[in-house]
Amino acid sequence: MSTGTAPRKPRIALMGEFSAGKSTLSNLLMGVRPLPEKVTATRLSPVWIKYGSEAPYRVNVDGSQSPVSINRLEDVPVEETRYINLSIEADILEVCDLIDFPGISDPNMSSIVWERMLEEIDAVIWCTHANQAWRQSEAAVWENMPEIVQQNSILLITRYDKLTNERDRLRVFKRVSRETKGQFGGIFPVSLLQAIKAGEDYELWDASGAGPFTEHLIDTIEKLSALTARTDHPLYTHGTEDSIPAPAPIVPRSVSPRRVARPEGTERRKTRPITRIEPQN
Ligand SMILES: Nc1nc2c(ncn2[C@@H]2O[C@H](COP(=O)(O)OP(=O)(O)OP(=O)(O)O)[C@@H](O)[C@H]2O)c(=O)[nH]1
Ligand SMILES: [Mg+2]
Repeated sequence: MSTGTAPRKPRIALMGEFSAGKSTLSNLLMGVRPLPEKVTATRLSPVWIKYGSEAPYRVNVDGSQSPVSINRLEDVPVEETRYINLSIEADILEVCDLIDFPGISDPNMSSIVWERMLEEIDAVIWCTHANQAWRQSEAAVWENMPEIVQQNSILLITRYDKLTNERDRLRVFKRVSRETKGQFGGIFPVSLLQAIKAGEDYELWDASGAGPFTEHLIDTIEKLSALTARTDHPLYTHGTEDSIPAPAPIVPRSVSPRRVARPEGTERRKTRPITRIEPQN
């Protein structure tokens, strides 16, 4: 654990097939729209979004860094770039980092571009298209996710507005719930477009599905924070909760014995400690 600084924030990846709504969701959660939301698949490196006001830059595969222009994120060469670092002063980023991933089976991009970022993450919000929800390609990636990541992740069935009748909505929700049973901490249908349109209207916000989802997200972030406070290593690399150090014990307040300098030339006397100080971690 890092000393002297606040414990690290959970890192939540936005993942899914191309055009599932990952970037739209990142923008919705931040309340600003720095990421391109496109009808066609974007060739964009993973974007690691943190709280702050630093100028954006890219971190290359060789570890070097170079500045990038916020309006031209799509010009960044994806093969050589590990991720783009974007700092934004958005409320949600005070409690977690977001990492916007490219689509998992984008034919224009090698999967290594996002696979090499997995080792950085703690949890995922997985976006799956309502119209073709939970494809084989999605199930195949998710199957390989460590258990601790799965249990702290959320499945969003996006573009729910595209399913126009109640029967279809129920059918998709039931099927996806069945096929992903036990593999997510929560599953929510949502229309991101309606959520964005809702603005300050709480009824519309809830009706879009964003209300129940964000409530669950806040609980998830709280749970994750307790876990990430116990380790500097991303949960992805831990695999299961058993391999994370135990939480710091609650230390009873005790007076620590003051150190008294020994007069020169005298032997150290064996003493019993007066109070035992429990280690912090
Ligand atoms: N109708 C509808 N459209 C949506 C919804 N969510 C996203 N879209 C639209 O879907 C398109 C793709 O959204 P993006 O957020 O760019 O998707 P992405 O997953 O980031 O896509 P890539 O980065 O290219 O993989 C955009 O035109 C969005 O406006 C939704 O809930 N309903
Ligand atoms: Mg995107």
